[in-house]
Amino acid sequence: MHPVAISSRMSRVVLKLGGGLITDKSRYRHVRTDRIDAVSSVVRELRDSGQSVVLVHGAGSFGHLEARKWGLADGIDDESHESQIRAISRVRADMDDLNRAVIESLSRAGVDCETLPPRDWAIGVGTEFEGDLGGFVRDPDEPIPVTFGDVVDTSDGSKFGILSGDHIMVRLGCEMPDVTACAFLLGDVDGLMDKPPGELDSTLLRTWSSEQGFSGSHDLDHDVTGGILLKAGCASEIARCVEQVWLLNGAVPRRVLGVVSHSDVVGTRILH
Ligand code: IP8
Repeated sequence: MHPVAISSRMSRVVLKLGGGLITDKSRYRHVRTDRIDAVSSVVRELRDSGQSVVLVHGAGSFGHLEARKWGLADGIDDESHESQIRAISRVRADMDDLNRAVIESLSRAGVDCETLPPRDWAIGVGTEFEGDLGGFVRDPDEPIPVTFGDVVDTSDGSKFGILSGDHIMVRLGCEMPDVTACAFLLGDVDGLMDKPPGELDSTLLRTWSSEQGFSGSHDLDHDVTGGILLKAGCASEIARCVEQVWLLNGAVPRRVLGVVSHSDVVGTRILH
């Protein structure tokens, strides 16, 4: 990975709005506007305090249900190819709709932004995707760049695949200059728990590093890209390059302000 060759002295904050935060993952295309609005007002505060912000959002029930049904993460399947092509159009249109809900919320909060859909600038999946990240490097007074997990073309025989917003986070966190904080905003959980969050005696891990391992549950029903395990692994990769990397409860988004101001924060700080 190579740093994008633009430099400045500002502080940049990269946030991932998890699909489980901004949608109801069990109901097809169900957006949680109140959750997005709460994050938008924090983004406004960050921007007003001179931070350069970059936003990535997940797919939730706007992407994973249909992508799973048609095996889009596994690439082309000769037997269902035509159905897959139609499903790709639907998933992309659904992602555009979810992105519109995010953009409109930011706009209501007085934040200008610009969407950069991965299908337009990325080829390939995983952290090794090809694509120019230069468009994300902006001054705090420029429109905030927003991107999301998407169906993208691949350059091998699979033809297409799902590029997760979590993998985009790794590249943005490690290659943009001046990134001081990266946070993954989760839905309904304060961070990484020592046991699956449903279990009564599960407690929040205040710090975590990949050597500790992990006993989280992987939400196989809804996530084609990997759920909490993917997030923890990606956050750990980012922690090699960025000092403040956190998994936070996105339903309490003001905790992001605590991270940026180095206050005591409820969440999981990812250590390298
Ligand atoms: O929710 C997945 O992105 P993620 C994208 O960031 C699709 O992993 C279209 C399922």
